[in-house]
Amino acid sequence: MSTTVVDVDGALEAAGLTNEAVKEFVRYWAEHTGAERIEVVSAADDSRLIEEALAADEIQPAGEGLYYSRSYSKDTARSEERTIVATSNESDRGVYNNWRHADEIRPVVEGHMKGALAGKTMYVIPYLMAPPGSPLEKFAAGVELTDNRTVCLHMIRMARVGVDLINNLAEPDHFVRAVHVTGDLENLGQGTPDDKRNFVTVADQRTILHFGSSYGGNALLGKIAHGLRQASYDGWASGQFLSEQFMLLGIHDKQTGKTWHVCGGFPSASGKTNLAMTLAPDALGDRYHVSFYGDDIAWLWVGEDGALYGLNPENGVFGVAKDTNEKTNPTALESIAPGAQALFTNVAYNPDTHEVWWEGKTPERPSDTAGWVDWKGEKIADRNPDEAGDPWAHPNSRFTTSLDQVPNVAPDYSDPAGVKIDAIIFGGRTRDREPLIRAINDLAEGVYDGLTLGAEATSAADGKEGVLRYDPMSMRPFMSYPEGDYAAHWLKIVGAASEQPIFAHVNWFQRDSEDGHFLWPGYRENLRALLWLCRLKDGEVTGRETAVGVLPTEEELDLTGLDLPREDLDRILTIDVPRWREEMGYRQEHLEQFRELPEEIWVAHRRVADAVQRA
Ligand code: GTP
Ligand code: SPV
Ligand code: MN
Repeated sequence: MSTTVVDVDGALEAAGLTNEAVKEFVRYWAEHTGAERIEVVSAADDSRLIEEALAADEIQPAGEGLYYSRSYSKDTARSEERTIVATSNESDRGVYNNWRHADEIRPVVEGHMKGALAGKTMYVIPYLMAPPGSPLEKFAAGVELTDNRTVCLHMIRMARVGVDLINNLAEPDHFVRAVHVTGDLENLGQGTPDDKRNFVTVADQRTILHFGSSYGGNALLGKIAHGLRQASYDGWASGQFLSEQFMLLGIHDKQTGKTWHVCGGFPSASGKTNLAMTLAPDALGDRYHVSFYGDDIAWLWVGEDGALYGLNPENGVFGVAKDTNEKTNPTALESIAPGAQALFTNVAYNPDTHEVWWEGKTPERPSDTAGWVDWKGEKIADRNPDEAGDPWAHPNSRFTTSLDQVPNVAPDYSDPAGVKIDAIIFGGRTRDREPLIRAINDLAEGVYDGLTLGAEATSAADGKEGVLRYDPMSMRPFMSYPEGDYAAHWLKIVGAASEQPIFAHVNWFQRDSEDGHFLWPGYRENLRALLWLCRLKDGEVTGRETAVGVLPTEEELDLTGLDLPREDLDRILTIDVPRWREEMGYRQEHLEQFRELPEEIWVAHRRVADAVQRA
C-alpha cells in the first residue's frame, strides 16, 4: 500500500483549486501512485515550466522561443495495438475499438500505476477541449494528471489550460478523469509478448488511464483520448454530437464576399494539417483567403437554428514535420518561427548551433554534419557508412505550436458558437482509382463513402496490392463504439440539419503507374479542387455525373498557372472502371464486418455497385 507523502489539499488550495470532485480525484491518484509532490498547472506557468525543463535537460533550446525534445526511441508514435476502449457493456464492442470489459482491464493498468510516482511530482492539468461557452462545453472539461513536465508544456499549447476553467463547472463532477504515467520506458517490453503499455479509455466512466509512453497521442490525453475517443462516445451516448478526426477551414472569396466552411477527414499523416494551413495558390491572384480553424479534430452538431455547426476543440497544432518547407507549407513554417514558443519532437538537432532539421525541410541535408544528432540522439558524424542513408529525423517527428501562432488562423477560431458547415470531405491516400475529387449529394452515400475511406497499406506485410487499409471516416484508431451505431449516429445528426452539407472524396496522391510521380502537385494547389466543390454546391458549375459521384470537367476546374501534362490531367479526372469493379468486392467484405449497419448504407453500397457494373 503506497501512502500519500504529500499534503494534497494544501497543494490544491494554494493553487486556488476549489472543485471538490477534482480534489477527490487528485487525492485518490496521489495516494495510489505515491506521488511526492503535487503541482497544479495553468497556462500562465508556461515560462517557468520551460525554464525548469531546460535546467533539467528535458528540452533543449532550438532558437529564440523554440525548443527541442526527444522521446525514447521505441516511443515515437501512437500504439494502436495497445490502445483499448473499455466499458461495462459488451454490446459496445466494435470491430476497431479493441473493446475490453472495464472490470478486467482497469485493475491491470491501475496495477502498473501503483507506486509509480514515488519520489516524483504529479502535475495536475485542468483543461477544456473547446472554447469556453460552447454548446458542447459540458463535454469539454477534463483534468489530466501526469508525471511528465514536457507533457505539461504540450498540453498548454494543445488545450486551454487553467484552474479557473475547472472551478466553476455547471456540473462540478462532470469532467474527464485522465491519468498519465510515463513508466520506466526502457523496461516496458515494447512490442514483446510482455508489453506493459496500456492506453485505456474507460468510456462509460469518462476515465482515461494511459501507462507506458511520453509520446503525443499516447500522453497528451486531452487531444486524442478525450477529444476523439471519449468525445465520440459522449456524442453518441448523449445523442448530441459527432467528434471526428477532421480538419476545418474557411474559404473566403474576396470578390463575392462569400465564405464557405469545409471540414473533413484524412487518415493520420495524410494531409489534414497541410490542407487546413494552405493559403490560396498565388496563381489565382489575391482573390481567395483560406483561414485555418483546425487540423485534427472537429466536433459537429446541429444548432438551435437547425444548421450544422463545427468547431475545433483544440488550441494548438501537433503537426507532422516531414516535408514541411517553404514550398509545401510556408504557413506552418511561420507558425514555428523564432518567438513562436513552439516545440519540436524527434527531429534532428544540432546542440552547438541550436538548429533543427527534418527530411524535406530543405532539399539537401545540412552539408556540415558536425554537431548534428539524429532522432535517436546519435551523432550523425559517427554513423557507419551503411547507415548513411537513414533518416535524420523520425518520419513521425512533429512540431507543436498554439493556434494563435498560425498566420492564417481564422479571426473567429475561438468563437464558442462554431461555424456553419457547407461541405464534408474524405481524403484517402490512393495511388490509383480515386480521382482528384468526386462530389456526393446524398447523405447516406456520403456516410457510405466515409465508411469506405482508406489509405494504402504502408507495410508490404499486411495488405494485398490495391487493397486499402480501410479507415472509416479516418477514425479507425479512435473508434470508441460499434461501427453500425456510428453510421446510424451520423445519419441521425447530419440528417437533422435543415441544410445538408455537400460531401466529396478527394485524392491528392494518385501516381503514375510507370515512374511513380504524383499526378497532381498537391499541397497549396489543392484549393482548386475545393473551390470547384464550393461552386458546385452553389449551383455555379454542374460537373459530370459518373457511377461514383460528380467529377469536375476540365473547364470547370481553375487550372490557371498550372502546367499539368495532358495524360496526368486526364487520369485524375476520370474513373478507372475495372479498378472500381474490383474495389466494390473489397468494400462488400469490409462492410460485412459491421453489426447492424443501417439499411440506408447498404442501399447506397448497392446503388454504387450497380452503377459501377453498368458503367
Ligand atoms: P496527423 O497529424 O497524423 O493526423 O496527420 P495529417 O493528416 O494532419 O497529415 P499532414 O498534413 O501532416 O501530412 C502528412 C504527410 O503528407 C506529410 O509528409 C506531407 O508532406 C504529406 N502531404 C500532405 N499534403 C500532401 C499533398 O497534397 N500531396 C502530397 N504528395 N503529399 C502531401
Ligand atoms: C495522429 O496520429 O493522427 C495525430 C498525432 O494526429 S497523435 O496526437 O499522436 O495521435
Ligand atoms: Mn491525427
